[in-house]
Amino acid sequence: MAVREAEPVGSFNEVREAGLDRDDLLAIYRHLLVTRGIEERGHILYKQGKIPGSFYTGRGNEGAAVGVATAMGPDDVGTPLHRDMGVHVTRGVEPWRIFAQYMGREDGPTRGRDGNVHMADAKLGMIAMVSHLPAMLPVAVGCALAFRIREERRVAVGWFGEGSAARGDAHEAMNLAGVRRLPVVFVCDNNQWAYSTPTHLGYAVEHLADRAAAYGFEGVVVDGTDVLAVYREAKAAIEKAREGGGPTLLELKTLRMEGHAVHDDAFYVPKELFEEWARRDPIERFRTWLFENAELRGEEEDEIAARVKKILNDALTRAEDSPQPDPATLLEGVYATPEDLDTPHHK
Ligand SMILES: Cc1ncc(C[n+]2csc(CCOP(=O)(O)OP(=O)(O)O)c2C)c(N)n1
Ligand SMILES: [Mg+2]
Repeated sequence: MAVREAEPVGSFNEVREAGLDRDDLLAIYRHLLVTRGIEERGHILYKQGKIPGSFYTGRGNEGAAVGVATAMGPDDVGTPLHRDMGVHVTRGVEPWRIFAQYMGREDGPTRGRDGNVHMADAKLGMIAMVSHLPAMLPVAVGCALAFRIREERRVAVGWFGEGSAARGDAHEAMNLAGVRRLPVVFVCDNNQWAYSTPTHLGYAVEHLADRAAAYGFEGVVVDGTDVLAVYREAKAAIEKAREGGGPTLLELKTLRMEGHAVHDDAFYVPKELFEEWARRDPIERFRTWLFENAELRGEEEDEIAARVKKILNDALTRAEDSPQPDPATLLEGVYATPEDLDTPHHK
């Protein structure tokens, strides 16, 4: 099976066939803007000394993250990573709770425990990452195995970076998923750098998705700056998995537009590369597409921008009002309670 390179999405008709109407398109646009806005404001919070620990962003990866999350069903589960803020936003984590998480407050999804980037709302079907990459892939495969055993029509989505793909757990996860044809989609956020390591020192095949054939399933390379192409390919892969067609490896190509984290100025990334990929900014690209294909007009765009700005400003105020966690509650939430288990994601 040769790896397939996905075509860009052309017309509105093609998008409709993939299951999106105009309101869905505008929701995607809002999610992209909110995602970037959260991370931009996060930088300011960091400089104000309000974020304990480090600060990671996914600038350049917004389209990849929002595209995949838009394709997921409500009962599907996912293990998004440090570049995937767009997944949290699209699944419905409220921005004020994300700011609270950044600042280690009680109302963040992990209630002020753990590193701020180890974030997920389990009630929305997401499992918080650990730092050991790509240790979440076997977790996603385990979820898919459970869905199979219980005969549930649910799909697990596991994220990883192209650098962490070099580790054994990526191989183990994909091998088991291939052998058992499990309902899982592997999403590689290929942002061309693993800290300061470029791709030619990370893998020796042309595309990371070439590896899928060795595990017995399809690999697809997608331009990760094209949110609609990402959505279309993710939707097809997720529904194929749901119908019993087994896993898919989606390789979403982007460039990490900032340093590995806030402490890193990415001096080792050639300036020309940043300039080239800045011209392919996923949000600007989608905005242009909306103008050309979905009759987005200046006034409507202004309304969306104003609404997003208000959401973010209100979110910051509300997050700043969130208290620090009470040390006396430290042991709460260590084990799941029966109430926590009362969602489809915990059956
Ligand atoms: C097992 C393991 N080794 C090393 C690290 C330190 N580390 C954190 S992120 C990172 C780079 C990961 O690169 P990639 O998988 O491409 O993801 P990206 O950060 O580029 O999204 C490294 C080496 C880690 N978290 N886990
Ligand atoms: Mg990387």
